[in-house]
Amino acid sequence: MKTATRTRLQLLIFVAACCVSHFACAQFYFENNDGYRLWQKYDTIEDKVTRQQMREKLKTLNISGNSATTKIIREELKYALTGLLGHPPRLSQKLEDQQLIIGTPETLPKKVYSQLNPLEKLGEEGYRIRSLTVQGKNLTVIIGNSDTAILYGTYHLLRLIQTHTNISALNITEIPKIDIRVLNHWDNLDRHVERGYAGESIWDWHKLPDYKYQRYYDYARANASIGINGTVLNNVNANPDILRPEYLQKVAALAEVFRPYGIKVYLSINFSSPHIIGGLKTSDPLNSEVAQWWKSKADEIYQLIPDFGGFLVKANSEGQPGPGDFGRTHAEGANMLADVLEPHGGIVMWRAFVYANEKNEERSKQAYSEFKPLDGQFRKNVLVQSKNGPIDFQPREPISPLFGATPQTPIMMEFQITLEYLGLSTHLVYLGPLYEEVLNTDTGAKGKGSTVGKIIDGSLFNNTISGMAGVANIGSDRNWTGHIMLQSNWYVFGRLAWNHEQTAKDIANDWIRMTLTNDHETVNTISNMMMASRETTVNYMTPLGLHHIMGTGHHYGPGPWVNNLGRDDWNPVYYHRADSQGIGFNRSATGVNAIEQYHPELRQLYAKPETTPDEFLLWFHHLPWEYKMKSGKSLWDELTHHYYQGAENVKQMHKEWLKLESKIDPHPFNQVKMALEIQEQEAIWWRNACVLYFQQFSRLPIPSGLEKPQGTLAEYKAAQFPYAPGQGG
Ligand code: GCV
Repeated sequence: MKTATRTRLQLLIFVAACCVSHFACAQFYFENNDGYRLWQKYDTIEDKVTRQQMREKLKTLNISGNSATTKIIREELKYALTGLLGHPPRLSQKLEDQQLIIGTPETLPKKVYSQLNPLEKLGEEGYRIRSLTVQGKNLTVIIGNSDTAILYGTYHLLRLIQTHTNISALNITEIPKIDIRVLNHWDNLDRHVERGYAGESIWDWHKLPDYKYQRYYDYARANASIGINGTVLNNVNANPDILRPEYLQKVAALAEVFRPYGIKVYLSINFSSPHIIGGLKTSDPLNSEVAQWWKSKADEIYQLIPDFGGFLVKANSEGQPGPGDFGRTHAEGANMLADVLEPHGGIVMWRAFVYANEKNEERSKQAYSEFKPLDGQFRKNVLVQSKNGPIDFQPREPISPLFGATPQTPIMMEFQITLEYLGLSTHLVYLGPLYEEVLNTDTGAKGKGSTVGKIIDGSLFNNTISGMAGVANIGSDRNWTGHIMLQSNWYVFGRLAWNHEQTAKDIANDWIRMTLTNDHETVNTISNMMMASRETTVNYMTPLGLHHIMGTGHHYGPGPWVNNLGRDDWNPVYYHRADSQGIGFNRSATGVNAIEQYHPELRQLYAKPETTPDEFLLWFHHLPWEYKMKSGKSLWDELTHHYYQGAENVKQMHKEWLKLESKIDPHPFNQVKMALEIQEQEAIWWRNACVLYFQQFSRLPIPSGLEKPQGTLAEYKAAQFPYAPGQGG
């Protein structure tokens, strides 16, 4: 071969190799930064001083114990510290070498744990992280009464490292305030996720029980890292097939993956299962054959899954069967199930989301009317699970009056993490402020300070069991939640379920530092953006207490004009009640009197428009368009301004984000940028459609200084979205 030809060939090979390796590098880079790792990114701490300080304290570790959980702790720490500190830690058996020691009273050396007593108050899940001096040597110790507790402690320590917190003088004691901290997956057996906007369900029922995706383990890791200790695997609109033996094998396979992470599995059940899959003539809870069928089913489940958590039940709601079909009460239905689970230590989470057209009562009042009289009738292992508001996960609702109404029945919180009514998965909406607002609301149930948080954690009424559920926003998209920023909603749910007294702001800051950047200024910018995002969305969707004015079925986009659905209380026009006189739903004493269900403090607050906070005004009152608001503006002007402000704030948020290009990894940066482009357009869509629609009734001009909406109301009304994701049914 001639030299020139050879050189050309070599050059070609070199270029090809470069291309391949560049491609491989780029591929690796993007895979690593595509959001899959959630907040468990363990990239090397760039700041040398911080890294060095941490490394000095964490060179040698000992994790005592030989359980599957302690193995996970070992692996997680090796992986995390190698990444974060740039060096693998050394595992040592010799106390004199060790710098970080993790264990339980049974496994730790006495001279270490004796300094940390008493530990009883920690219970089974609490932990302590302490900097100690033992025999003249400085140590960091994580101790708890169970392996799960020390796993939680380990994730806490990792969080401190990830957020660059000084770890030299630690004295942390953490005990969860709520017992049952569960995700509710509305996942169907065909992998469709009802109200899911992040791809199909992560549960591949077809390949289970044999094929266990790495994602199942990563799901468990992520949940354990924020203290979530349970998961309801299937939709509350439950397919009875989930209880067939072949499906229970699949459930058992998942339970096995989750067990070492301290996560129990629960199932949503269909109340008619005895009839549908058991072949019985009835599913009447008071029929002895039915009770026997459930008993055998429970025994079968516990044979396979000894730590099975229990059942979640949607009964007599939106077409689901229930005890009401047989003239029985919710308590009779729940208790029958509770009795078969009780010997195994299982519980029933019975949903309060019930409303029926046949009842001559306004929808927001029905859950209270149904459940308040049943207080005291439920078995000890039943929790009544209520949505945060009296209607349905709207961008803003007052609290459900059930919180504080049933001293003898533990009421469990159900928050929605998925954004069914807040923009599916393209709107940046951090839900921390919504959760915080609800949890901090003072119900007045036992005088001042009777917050929702204290009711659901059981402390106000000394309930023996407590719980908080979050309807998951997880799917099989690489970034889990469809929009990387919406991972923060999963994260904040878990952190608040552990301790509802933490602030949404602090949690947002942790999430940003662990997921996006530790750069102080950028953290502040993003954190401000996140904290304002929920109010922004309320403004461009449902300001001043408006609610339930979204598109039909898919709940995508505005639909205040919808008036043709089968039931009155499915129609947006039922909720906003706009007419030439004014707008809003009179739920005060002169109207449907929903306020009577609240304790006096809230009842008085909501009784009159003058005392009602602006954010709930049209929830409780129907007011004239010219009504004078606290700001001095007319109601029409105020409403319009809110809509415009909401859209303007999205524009600003978008601008702020664009300035962060050099501060954020390109992959998340671009994902969020594209989503914000959509959100900006959709905020304007909401604004224009709603303002034009309500203007037909107010017949008032759009206030001066605000641009006129482009597009006509007819065009907005004509838009159809038959294939919008996540639909129910
Ligand atoms: C799972 C709303 C949702 C339904 C959901 C229901 C519920 O109506 O639109 O998709 O069904 O709430 O919480 O049961």
